[in-house]
Amino acid sequence: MPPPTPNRYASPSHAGVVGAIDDALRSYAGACGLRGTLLDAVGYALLGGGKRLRPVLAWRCAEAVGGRGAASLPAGVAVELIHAFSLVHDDLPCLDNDDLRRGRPTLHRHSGEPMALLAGDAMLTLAFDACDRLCHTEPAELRLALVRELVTGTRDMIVGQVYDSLGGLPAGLSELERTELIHRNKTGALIRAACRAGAMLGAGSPDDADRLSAMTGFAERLGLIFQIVDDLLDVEGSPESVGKATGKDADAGKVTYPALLGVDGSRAEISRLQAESEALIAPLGPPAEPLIALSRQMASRDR
Ligand code: GRG
Repeated sequence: MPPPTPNRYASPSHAGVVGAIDDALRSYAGACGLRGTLLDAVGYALLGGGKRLRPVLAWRCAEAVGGRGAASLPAGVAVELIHAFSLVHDDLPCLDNDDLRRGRPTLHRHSGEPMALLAGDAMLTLAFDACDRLCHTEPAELRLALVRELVTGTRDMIVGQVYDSLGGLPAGLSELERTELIHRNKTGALIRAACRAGAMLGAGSPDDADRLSAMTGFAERLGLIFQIVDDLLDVEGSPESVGKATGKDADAGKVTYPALLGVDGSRAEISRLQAESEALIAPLGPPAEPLIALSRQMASRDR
């Protein structure tokens, strides 16, 4: 008789993870109860491209705490819906007024401004439905903790967007502190929610305080790395390579990391944050290796 096969979890490739996430998003969109032109608009914004960074992060965080990546899908689908809502609303004429997103017309250019506004509203609302429906077998305590993560991430993202576009930051901060506060909220909060929710689902519990705190520190640094890279791409990338308008930060008079630290200084800051973030999750051992590999890819991304 052959020896028994060890029942080990084999971490799928990046493409395999993105495929599973895309399937889950498509399947949820087909069952979410929308029809007609609103469903078309949501499908355009949610299913038409995107790197799926936040759901992939949730997946790798679930693995990093010893769970199965697929356990993270309720969080991944919910966070991607919130992310898609934020991009659609951010692109609207009353905010960033962008014509290009993911290399094609923004939703309001494609479907008109009223539909883009309403499709964004629908995606934000459906994020909570998706999370609830996809993890209905989990304990109530975990489901409630996931909702709290989504609420905190979305709330802080909106706070960051208000700071960035309308001002109102606390007085007495240096320019660097102001920039950091904006981006810890605007970009970082949803990344933090994705990582924490993924870790909770991987662990099957929201109570693993030590590992959750390591994951939070990791995610907060990764959020800043993501933003610094975004700022560098705005300076150095082309609309064709990045898939959206570039040079907009300088045109809008926004303070960015390259403007404050220079290009080399921004790259040094990325390296510093990367070293700190890896040190925080290194104690999790081999299950955290795919997460560390992903964070390195995010630090060197070109789109
Ligand atoms: C409108 C409430 C509200 C919030 C908007 C996130 C955000 C807040 C606006 C997006 C503007 C922006 C370009 C922020 C910089 C970082 C960022 C979120 C980039 C886009 O995320 P990616 O690169 O996009 O993960 P894909 O297309 O790959 O999903």
